[in-house]
Order: sequence, then structure tokens, then C-alpha cells
Amino acid sequence: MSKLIVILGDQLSRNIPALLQADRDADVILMAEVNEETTYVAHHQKKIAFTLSAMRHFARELESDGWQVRYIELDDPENQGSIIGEIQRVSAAQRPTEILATEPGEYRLLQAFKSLQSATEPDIPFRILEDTRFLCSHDVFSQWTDGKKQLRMEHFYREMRVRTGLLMTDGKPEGGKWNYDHDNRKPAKKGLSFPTPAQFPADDITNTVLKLVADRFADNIGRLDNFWFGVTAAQANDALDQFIEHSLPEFGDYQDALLSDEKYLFHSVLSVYINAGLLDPLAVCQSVQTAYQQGKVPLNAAEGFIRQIIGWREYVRGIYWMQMPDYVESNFFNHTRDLPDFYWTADTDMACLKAAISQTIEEAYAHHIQRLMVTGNFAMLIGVDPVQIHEWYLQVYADAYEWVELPNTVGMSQFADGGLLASKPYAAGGNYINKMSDYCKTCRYKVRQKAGEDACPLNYLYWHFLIRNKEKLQGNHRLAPVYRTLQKMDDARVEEINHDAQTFIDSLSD
Ligand code: FAD
Ligand code: DLZ
Ligand code: SF4
Repeated sequence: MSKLIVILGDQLSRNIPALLQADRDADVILMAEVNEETTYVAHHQKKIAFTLSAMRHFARELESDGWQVRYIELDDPENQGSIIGEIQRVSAAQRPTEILATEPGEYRLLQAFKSLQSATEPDIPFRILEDTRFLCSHDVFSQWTDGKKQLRMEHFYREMRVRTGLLMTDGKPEGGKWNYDHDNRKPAKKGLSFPTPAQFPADDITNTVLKLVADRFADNIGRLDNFWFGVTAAQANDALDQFIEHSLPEFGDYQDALLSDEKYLFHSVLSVYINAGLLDPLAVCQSVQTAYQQGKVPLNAAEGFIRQIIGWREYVRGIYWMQMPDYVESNFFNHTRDLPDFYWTADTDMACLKAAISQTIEEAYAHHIQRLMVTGNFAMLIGVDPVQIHEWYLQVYADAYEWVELPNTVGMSQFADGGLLASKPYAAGGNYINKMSDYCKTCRYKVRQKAGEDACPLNYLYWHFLIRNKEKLQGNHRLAPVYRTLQKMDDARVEEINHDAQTFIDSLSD
């Protein structure tokens, strides 16, 4: 009499609830590489390689700990091509007393689980457990949102600090302030030395997977050479230790910076491991807190980092589940433009976009400010259909799962939810990029020029965005100063902006 324990490709954690409730001597674990998960969007080749290799390593580790694992490879001739198909096939043969799974991170798969549940019960009960790796349960998030007219991450974050006790002393925030973001806005300068995130050589398992991906997914975006992601919990923990030692001390100061030729700056590159389950988010925050307590990192760095995880990460997940399935359709500005082709090739003269997209193609990674203020900002300014930019982000990053990617794209970067997640659009012209980066120095466009062929396109696109969305945005008090500036512009200047923007946007589809 055994249960069938389902473990998905982003549930590679020893503390995943379905595994915690399993009996090592009796139950069978099912892990399946399937066509549906590898193709529901055309994932970056490195993302597929990372996921399949990490799944194979996790299965091996469970087996060597004495678990009975039924591991289905992608090219198994019996493979049914979907998680649901594989659960059905294996349970038909094995007749388990129960199927036990942890809730999937994505809405579409939860719906599929629920349909299967109705089909198998009462014959075989199918229990779907809440994913306790997240620090805020669905109930707690919905209690927090209850009765609130406006949701703000900062308020949620403070509650999460109290709830977790992280960086709290006698019920008060460490250092007397909740948030040290004010200290975290430094532009990076040349001369700083930037550590490289921990990199790991491919072993036999990874090499086999790399070949499989090269054979089957050669047309997907991305390159497979120089694959260096860790694929086990031990490697992910090494990456965490190295981040804390070498990058975290400067993480806060330069969190918003951008620099050509520096792909990572002081960012952790840990999201890929945390989201797949190789690192536990609470344990990561506790390690960071310990480093602060031992005097190894300053408070602004520790607080800034912990805020990203217990604040932003949990907040976006809460919003995702609260808003799905309609959230995908959000389109506050009614944007309909196609995503420019250069998002797939990096073939553009704009140095900021070229840098962010090239490294995305190479590494399946770009840091937050590149995603938000470069690729995201540009897509919003030219009016790209939010679904198209959402699908791009979901495809190109190794850490991308819809629960985290969608709210970041639709809510934070495109303001397509009209301000549910963020209090104002993250729109910026060339000045911002020039202040925070060195991209403009080598760009074909001139950042200080406001109009004409050589002007930085972001300059007129920024105003064009504000002009065309005036009705929707001018009431936003955080945008009052920019609308006051706009009011002072004469008609000729407004016409010039509209003309330059339209000419540039038209040129994108030529
Ligand atoms: P660091 O800068 O080192 O931050 C530390 C950790 O905090 C990250 O590892 C991550 O776990 C967490 N974190 C930071 N910011 C966020 C955030 N806004 N939301 C959730 N967690 C956060 N993050 C993803 O994990 N998957 C995605 O698919 C994803 N898509 C994004 C799309 C857009 C348009 C934008 C603007 C942001 C997106 N993010 C996404 C959030 C953020 O950009 C990444 O988490 C971060 O860049 C990962 O790199 P890092 O590990 O070096 O992060
Ligand atoms: C991302 C991914 C990929 C590429 N392949 C698989 C797979 O073959 N089998 C699997 O169980 N999971 C995979 N995943 C992760 C899933 O897509 C993820 O579990 C769902 O999106 C839910 O978050
Ligand atoms: Fe980007 Fe404009 Fe600077 Fe060029 S000049 S790098 S387009 S901000």
C-alpha cells in the first residue's frame, strides 16, 4: 500500500510538503520531464538545461537516501507528454492509495491538478498541499488585503518583518528604520571590483542534458555554451556563501546601478536556485541576518536584500494568486504594439537595450534594474502589448515562473494593472539611464539631445508616453511634478515630441 508523491521541477526541496508527508519505506516519488512543461513557452535553452539537470540531480540524491523514485526522462517512449498524463499512467499501473502533491506555482497547472482531482476521486484520493516554502500563506495574504483600498509592498513588508522576526529587536526594526533604500541609489563607477557569482563546471548529468537540449530546443532563444549554474542544493548553498562574503556588503549601495560589461554587479543571482527549490528563502534570509549580526555586512545591505525576499517576492506571489486568471489580460493603457524583433536578437543601436538583451541571450539572466528600467521601460514607453512582453520575460530568464514573472511584468514594469501593485509607472527617459549607468557614453544616440535623429529615443518616448496617457495618469500625485513640466511645454514642442516618437516607433516595424 503506497502513496504516489508528485514532485515538480521547481519543487526540488527536501522540505517540500508532499515529501514531508511521505513514507520512505512505502511510497513512490514521481518526477517527470515532459513536453508540456518544456514547451508551454519556448524557454531559453539554459533554463531548460538548468531545470532538467537539477531535477535529475535531485532524483539521484533522493534515491541514494533510500527513496523509491520513478523518474521519467523526456525521451522515454512511454512518456505521455504532460505531468497529468504521467500521474495517470503511473497511478494506473501502481494503484496508489493516494496521490499527494504540493500546489504548483502556476495557475494553469493548479487548474489541471484540480481537474485530475475530480477525475480520480473517490477512487484514488488526490491531495494538493499548500506550499509552505513561502513565508506568507494564501490565507494570511488575503487577510492582509481584506478591506484595503490600496495595496503597498512597504506595508506588507513591515508585517512580514514582524511575522518572521528578521532584523527585529524588541519588536522594533533593527537600527530604528524599516527601510534603508535611501542609501541604496548609488550609480556604479568604474574602478569598483565586481565579484563573479559562483560558477560550477558541468558534470556528466549536466552534459547529457545539454546535449538533449541542443538536439531538441536548438531554435529556442539563448545559448548553451558556458553553462555554469549550480544544479544541486549543495552548489546553491556555495553560491549563497560566496554571495554573502563577496557581494552582499556592497549589494545595498549599488542595487540600482547599471554598468556595461558588468552582468551581475553586486546582485546575488540566487533567484534561479530559490525559485527551483534548491535554496530555502527563509534560510537565505537567516544567513544574511547572521552575516549582519557578525558585523560582516552593513545594515542597509542586509535589510535591502531581505526586503527583496520577504517583501517583494512574497508580495508579488500574493498578488498573482489574488488576481489570477484575469491578471494576464490586464492592459490599463490599451497597448497593442508588437514586441520589437530586436528583443530576440539584441540587434539595436541603443546601447542600454543591446547590453541587457545580449546578456539575457547569453546567460538567461539580467539583473532587476535591467529588467525594470531598460527592457521593461522601453516596452511600456513604445506601447507593447503586455501579453507579448510578459511571454518574453517568461521565456528568457532561468528564474522565470508565472507566479513571480507576471506580477513583476504586468504590475511593476508595465503598470498594466493600473496601479494595483505599484504606485506609479516606472517610466524613465535617457537622463535616468545616464545617471545610473555608463551605457550612454558608447551609444550611437546622444543622451543630452532631446529631439531629432540623433536624440536618445528614450527622451522623446518618455514624454510621448506621458502625453498619450495624460487622462489616465495626471491624477496620480506621484506624477504631479512631471505633468506640471508638461503643462509648461508649448504646442510646438509637444508636436515635435509626437513626431519624433511616431517616426521612431514606425521605424521599429520597418
Ligand atoms: P537580487 O537583486 O540579488 O535580489 C535578491 C533576491 O530577491 C532575488 O534572488 C529574488 O529571489 C528576490 N527578488 C528581488 N526582487 C524581486 C522581485 N521584484 N520579485 C520577486 N523576487 C524578487 N524574479 C524572478 O525570480 N523570476 C522572474 O521571472 C522575474 N521576472 C521579472 C520580470 C520583470 C519585468 C521584472 C522587473 C522583475 C522580475 N523579477 C523576477 C524580479 C527580479 O528582477 C529578479 O528576482 C532578480 O533580478 C533576480 O536576480 P538576483 O537573484 O541576482 O536578484
Ligand atoms: C520549467 C520546467 C521545465 C522546463 N520542465 C519541467 C519538466 O519537464 N517537468 C517538471 O516537473 N517541471 C518542469 N519545469 C517546471 C514547471 O514548469 C513548474 O513546476 C510549473 O511551471 C509550476 O510552477
Ligand atoms: Fe540608452 Fe539613450 Fe543612453 Fe543610448 S543614449 S544608452 S538609448 S539611454
